Amino acid sequence: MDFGLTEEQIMIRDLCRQIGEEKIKPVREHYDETGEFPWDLVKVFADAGLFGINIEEEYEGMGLGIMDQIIAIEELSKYCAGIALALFGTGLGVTPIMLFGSPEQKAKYLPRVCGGTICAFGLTEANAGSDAGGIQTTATPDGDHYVLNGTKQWITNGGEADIYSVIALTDKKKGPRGASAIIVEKDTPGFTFGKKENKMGIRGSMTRELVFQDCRVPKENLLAREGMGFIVAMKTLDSSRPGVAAQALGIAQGAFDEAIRYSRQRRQFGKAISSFQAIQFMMADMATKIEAARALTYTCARYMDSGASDVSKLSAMAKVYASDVAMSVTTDAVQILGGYGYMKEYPVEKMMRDAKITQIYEGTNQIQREVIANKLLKEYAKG
Ligand code: COS
Repeated sequence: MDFGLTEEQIMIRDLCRQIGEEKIKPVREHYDETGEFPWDLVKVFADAGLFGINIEEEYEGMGLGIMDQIIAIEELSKYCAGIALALFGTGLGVTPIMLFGSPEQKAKYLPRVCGGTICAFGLTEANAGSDAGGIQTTATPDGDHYVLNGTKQWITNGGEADIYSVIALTDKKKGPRGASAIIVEKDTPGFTFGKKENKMGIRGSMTRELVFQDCRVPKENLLAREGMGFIVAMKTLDSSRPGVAAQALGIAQGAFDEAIRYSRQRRQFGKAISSFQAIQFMMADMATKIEAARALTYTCARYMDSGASDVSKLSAMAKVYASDVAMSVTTDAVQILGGYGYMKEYPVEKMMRDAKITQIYEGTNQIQREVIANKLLKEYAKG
């Protein structure tokens, strides 16, 4: 379907397709097996300028929109969502700086990100997942510093990133309203990393704990104002959830392409299995779901690029729908490939494992539905 992409968007898509075919496809199995961080691909993404797609030109980015970023994430995730996460996880980590950074903070950090410096976002803790307001990590004010103590869990790009946007309590008594967003750089004394997680999918990405023990960070690293950390986190997630939708969309499209290709070659009962109605109906449903997810994701991205601020509902809708589609399409792709689909020599097995996380991270799909329902009820209460 023609979504009226601009020339620039078509160029980004084609560039990412070329990177996917030439650079990601040959190595995705290796990264899936080893769980190593794909530094060679980070260099490829950086050389192609992909880290700066939606960073303003004055900070050495391309100055393009969310839609352009979505196109890149979707296309790269078709090949390997785990490897693409080095880029997309950086997008999540840098979003608080883009949305809430002072001109000085932006000038200090954004050009580095455009050059390929990895970022991460530190919100989740062992006891604060869906209940993001339940964080316990503290950032106690002490003269012109904050002293951080606590542990963040399951942080994408943890240990590999140089720049972290961390949400911590500057005023414990106030709970979420006492949370603040603070930039922490990797080599800060008192900042170390916990174990590398051994994950089901997206194994080409790194997930680690961030451990803060009397870690002193200058107050100039505060984003927005003290007490605004929860809002920074929510706005960051509103802005990044369409990225999860795009990732899910890419995984679904990648699995669908494999399933079609296989069904045209695989012969049973003397015919290609694509000629059987049982397979054709599965394909029709898979393609319909993918197009619907794409339409919703692109609509959301364009709405955000229009400057709209009330994006929570649409962003949650895109994330929840596209990730549910990714799970169902990859499961059906495995089914179409049958016994081969279950084997690691075909990529759909990996895609099915990769799809699962899109229903869980950046807010479980249950939380997305809660966000959508809350917004709907508020809208209808207004009359
Ligand atoms: N934008 C701006 N402000 C927001 C907001 C948003 N999207 N969502 C909530 N807020 C504000 C509310 O207006 C409220 O402000 P006041 O204190 O001034 O009234 C405050 O934040 C608290 O909001 P709320 O009462 O709705 O918070 P809850 O604790 O009930 O939690 C959910 C809200 C569940 C939506 C939130 O905790 C959430 O998104 N959880 C999932 C977190 C997540 O995605 N984790 C994944 C890991 S991060 S990679």
